[in-house]
Amino acid sequence: MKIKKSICPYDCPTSCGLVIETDGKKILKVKGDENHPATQGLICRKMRNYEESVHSKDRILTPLKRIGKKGEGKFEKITWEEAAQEITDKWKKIIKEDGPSAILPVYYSGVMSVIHRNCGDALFNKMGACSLVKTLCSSAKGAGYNSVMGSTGALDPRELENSDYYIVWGSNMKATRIQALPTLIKARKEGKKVVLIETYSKPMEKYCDEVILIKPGTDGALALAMMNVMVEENLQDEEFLLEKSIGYQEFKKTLKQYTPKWAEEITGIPNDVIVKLAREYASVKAPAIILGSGNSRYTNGGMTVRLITILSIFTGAIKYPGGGLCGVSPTSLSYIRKDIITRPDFRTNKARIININQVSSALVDENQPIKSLFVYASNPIGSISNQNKMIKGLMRDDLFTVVHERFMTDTAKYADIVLPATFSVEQDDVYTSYGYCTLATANKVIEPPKECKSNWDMFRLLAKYMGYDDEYFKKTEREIFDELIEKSLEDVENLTQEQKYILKNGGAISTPFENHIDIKTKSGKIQIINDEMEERIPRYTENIGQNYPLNLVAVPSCETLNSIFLEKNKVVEKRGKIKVKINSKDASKRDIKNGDEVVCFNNLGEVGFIAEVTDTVAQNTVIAEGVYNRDFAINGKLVNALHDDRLSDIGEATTLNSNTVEIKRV
Ligand SMILES: Nc1nc2c(c(=O)[nH]1)N[C@H]1C(S)=C(S)[C@@H](COP(=O)(O)OP(=O)(O)OC[C@H]3O[C@@H](n4cnc5c(=O)[nH]c(N)nc54)[C@H](O)[C@@H]3O)O[C@H]1N2
Ligand SMILES: Nc1nc2c(c(=O)[nH]1)N[C@H]1C(S)=C(S)[C@@H](COP(=O)(O)OP(=O)(O)OC[C@H]3O[C@@H](n4cnc5c(=O)[nH]c(N)nc54)[C@H](O)[C@@H]3O)O[C@H]1N2
Ligand code: SF4
Ligand SMILES: [Mo]
Repeated sequence: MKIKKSICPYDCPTSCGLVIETDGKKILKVKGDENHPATQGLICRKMRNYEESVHSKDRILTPLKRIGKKGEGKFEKITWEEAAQEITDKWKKIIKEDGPSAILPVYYSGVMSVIHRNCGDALFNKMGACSLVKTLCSSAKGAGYNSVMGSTGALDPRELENSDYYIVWGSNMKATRIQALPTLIKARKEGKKVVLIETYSKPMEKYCDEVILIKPGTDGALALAMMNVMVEENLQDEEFLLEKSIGYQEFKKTLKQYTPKWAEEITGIPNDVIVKLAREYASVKAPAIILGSGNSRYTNGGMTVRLITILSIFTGAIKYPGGGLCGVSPTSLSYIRKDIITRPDFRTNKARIININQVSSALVDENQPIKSLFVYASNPIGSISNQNKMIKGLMRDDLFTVVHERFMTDTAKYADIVLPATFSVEQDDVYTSYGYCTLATANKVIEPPKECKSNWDMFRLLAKYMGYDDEYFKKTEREIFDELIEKSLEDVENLTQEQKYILKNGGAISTPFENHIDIKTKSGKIQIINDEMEERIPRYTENIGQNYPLNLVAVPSCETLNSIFLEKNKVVEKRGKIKVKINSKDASKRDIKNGDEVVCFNNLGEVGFIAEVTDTVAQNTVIAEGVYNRDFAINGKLVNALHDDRLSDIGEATTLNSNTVEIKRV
């Protein structure tokens, strides 16, 4: 029996440290690492029993070739040599006949570690294939924040212990940030207040003193009205704003029109609640706003985040420990040289660019047909908008699809060839974190089973069959790991020799917290007004969805993480068929009762659900929690059959939550 350390590879802000018990062949038990600076021993329920996922009987263990119809899920075993030969023969033919931009690689967040997430880029750059714009998650949030603050570092959740007031703004922390929950619990015991602003309050209600339900996509109006109250009552930090920002005076003049009464109409929040919130927020020194990504996934998402970011500096909170915004990437310093893995220098053509949110449209585009799709670390059928179009595209006879996966996902069922992937504990890698100032590396704990190959080893093999003889493709996983760490840390000055030693050998370190008033914009000032933006003065812009009465909002589930953990049969069986949550007033108008089978529909499709009636949902809103696989669908469709693939105002991001639907009882 041995104890080894590893890092959680999933798309989660914490990048937890794991302590793993192993007999050398299998992992037996997984616990949170008490010595990991962010985890401090607390991992989420999803990762407990990780051994059940790693050693699941449902794992794909050999390459497979389709023998049934696309989507049917019938395959026969083949060898890696046969698979690599067939894939690369096809690619060579496509490159010759249609050009390399008929080949589309699609990957996203299945594995977040540096080498395995990014290494496909090198092969596809070399081939000249399509280049994917990877904005399926929260890039509108990043773009909104950056337009105001540049690369200024935001709060690390560990700094929240110093805050004196908290707004949990559209973040289901119970699912997505549990390591920060103990801080909220302790703060409340000390008499500090926690306010929740949500479209769906149930998971977080009990951790908060006040719940404010808001109409989806209208948070920008709330932020403006709060600032209106502040300037009316002179509660802003005028001296700080004049000294540290650009455009304050001009912006201030526009605030007059954004009264709490005006915002009440838009947000559904009573104007006295807005006034009270603004006064409370301005009365403390170091309030923190913990911002999720939900409210950025709208056509006005970037603007919403711009306005909330301005609110976060409006009272000068960032001058004090614990004051400011948390939930946007805290680390402005990039310690790791990703280009060593992605190799942009391998590309010799001008890439055809496809946004990941619009892959379904690309697959049915007859003018520039995609002839081969290569999916890894992603499950587009469950995660990308417009499922009906996606399936239509995947069914095309002239599309050659390869999926590298650990399990037979809904997407893998449409592949011509399926390749078996590894788990994080079966590989070496470097782990950055997008929620905390930490950096880590982990060594392989066990060998991969049977024929499973890591992303790195698979792409090396495909490169060999393509005939590429660059040194890069000849490196073993360990060699590229050593090169990445060595070259990345060479010039880094603010880490100690001991920290560098830890990273070279496997382990986690805490990198320094950011100096939040060191404003890292071109001008060195906070850009309340930003002349480089199409909308130079932030204002309220409306979300644009379809013309249906109910906003359809996606929220993360505590049990699963997008498609990750859908392999936990006991968990998903207990969860049952796909559900939609609806407010009791909206339900009774439509004669819908708890447990009824319902259909949600809009211009894109119809999706069956089981209704859950609850007053923890804002009015005129329906909530779809978690990603399911189609075994648990009611009419074969998942919620993203109702999602349009329009992009956000800035950041080219998903507008997952901008969609509207009507709902009826079956
Ligand atoms: N358990 C679990 N953990 C996860 C994930 C998961 O699926 N499950 N997902 C992972 C991923 S991929 C990500 S990106 C991260 C972060 O995942 P995110 O999806 O950013 O989740 P949250 O930050 O919790 O924010 C979602 C919350 O925003 C709310 N919301 C939606 N629209 C609005 C609005 O207009 N206004 C307001 N005020 N609130 C709104 C929703 O009700 C929901 O509670 O979490 C990661 N961690
Ligand atoms: N309806 C709905 N849609 C959503 C969301 C939602 O909440 N609801 N959330 C959105 C968000 S925030 C995000 S980030 C995206 C995520 O969307 P995706 O990136 O597509 O993530 P997943 O659906 O989790 O699919 C990841 C797949 O990668 C596989 N995988 C894991 N590790 C490896 C590996 O090492 N190699 C390979 N080859 N495969 C691996 C897993 O088995 C899993 O099937 O979805 C978005 N779409
Ligand atoms: S999913 Fe997130 S909270 Fe859970 S173990 Fe992984 S990093 Fe930690
Ligand atoms: Mo995400």
